[in-house]
Amino acid sequence: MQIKYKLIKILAVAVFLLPNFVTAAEHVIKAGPRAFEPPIIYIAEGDKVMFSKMVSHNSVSIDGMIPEGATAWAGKLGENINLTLEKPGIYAYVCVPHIGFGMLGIIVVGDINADEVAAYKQHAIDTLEGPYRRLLGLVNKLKATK
Ligand SMILES: [Cu+2]
Repeated sequence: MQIKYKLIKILAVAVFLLPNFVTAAEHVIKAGPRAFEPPIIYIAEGDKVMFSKMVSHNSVSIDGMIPEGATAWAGKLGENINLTLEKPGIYAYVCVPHIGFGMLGIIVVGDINADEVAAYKQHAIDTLEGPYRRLLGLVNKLKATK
């Protein structure tokens, strides 16, 4: 009986601590000939994003279209970069040589509500210029997650 009780106690503690041991999820964004696949992903804070098949492509965050205080990134041409995004919010990026084809993407980190989606959309309409306005096509597809 004593051992059984001890075992239950250990199990209870293990279940309580489990979330701390679960490693962050990994998400792969593949570069197709003229588009990122998938172009929009929804992930949790701290998850890892890996760009693959980036031959002749790059991934560069778009100024003003990532959360305030978040770290910008600029992958080199052909570089399969890995990102760990801790700060919640909406991140937009582009493949610079293929912006003319609309090769852009969005990563949503954490939960976003309808107001945040609307504010991001309005910010995109107000600030994006030239070929960067192609991002609006993706922004229009954004969905609130809470
Ligand atoms: Cu490209």
